[in-house]
Amino acid sequence: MQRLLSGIKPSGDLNIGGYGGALRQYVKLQHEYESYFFVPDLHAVTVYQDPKELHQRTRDIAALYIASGIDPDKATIFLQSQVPAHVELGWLLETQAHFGELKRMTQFKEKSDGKDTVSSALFTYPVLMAADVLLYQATHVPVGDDQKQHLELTRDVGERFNNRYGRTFTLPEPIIQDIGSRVMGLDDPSKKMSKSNPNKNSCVHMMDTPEDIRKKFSRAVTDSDGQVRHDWEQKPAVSNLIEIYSVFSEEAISVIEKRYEGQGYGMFKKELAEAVIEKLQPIQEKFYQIVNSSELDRVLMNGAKRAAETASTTLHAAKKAMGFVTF
Ligand code: ATP
Ligand code: LTN
Repeated sequence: MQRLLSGIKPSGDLNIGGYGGALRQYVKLQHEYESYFFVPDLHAVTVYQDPKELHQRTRDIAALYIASGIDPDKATIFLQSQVPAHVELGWLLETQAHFGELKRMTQFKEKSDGKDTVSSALFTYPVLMAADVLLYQATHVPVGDDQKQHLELTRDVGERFNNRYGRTFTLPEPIIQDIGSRVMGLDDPSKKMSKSNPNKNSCVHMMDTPEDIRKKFSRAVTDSDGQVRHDWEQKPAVSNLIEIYSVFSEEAISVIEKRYEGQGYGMFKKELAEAVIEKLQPIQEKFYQIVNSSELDRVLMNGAKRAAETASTTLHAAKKAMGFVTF
């Protein structure tokens, strides 16, 4: 069976972008792959996180995995910081990554833009991500479009290591969906819907109330031609809304376009909000049942144990290949 690994950082409240690009895929793919879903908490602290918030958000993401339909008996769910092999392999792989290629990472450029100082961890972060993936010999990694470049780096670093020290790592393929892999802000379709965007109306969170969701979609920017038509070049704001509709209603874009033909945006936006609410409501209910439960602790403890077993085999092989004394 092929192996899948992916994760969502606990760096803010998860929004429907992360659901469209990542979480929704996880739920489907767990049936086709031996799956590892982890919470990359070590990645979150590359920018400052309030300790109490980090603690709660880490539980929140793990609970959301289960609430969205990931079955902990089928997939391994764990926290990155509970499997120390990630950090150790991360260091070893830093010896294979080049300063110049890390400087070219667009996420680093975006996150450091305009800041006086950033942590060195923000700079080397993609190498830790490479370690996350390579440790589990993952064949596939489902991500949103913004992570494509990091996955290419993962492959480059893994291949460099294999060429130098002998075949140790499986080189992974990204799984990026056509629809939903790039959900844009509701206030500005040129910017990714992001947890870190300070504009409250830009982003619908997974835990938003129905009222908030209705309000946010009613305020979402559109354009003046009044046609519900998918065309990223000419109509980016409306195309973004149609894609969100398609993700949440699981209907084809052509079906949605046809339904609202000649009707303007009013009803379209209203029914879009209802489609999102309908999908989120059962997820939210389940989330509140498990987020502070001892059941979640149990899942995470078992998950860490299972993950550590797989990870230690790869780490041992990598250290041995490099010439470290191993027993
Ligand atoms: P931040 O904005 O704080 O850097 P992020 O949302 O980019 O966070 P994660 O939460 O770790 O980072 O992303 C989890 C997954 O969701 C990744 O695979 C990412 O590609 C995907 N994702 C995040 N935002 C979107 C979006 N707007 N559209 C589609 N996929 C997204
Ligand atoms: N870099 C990703 C989060 C992440 C990840 C991973 C995703 C860290 N390690 C391994 C897939 C596989 C992000 O910023 N969204």
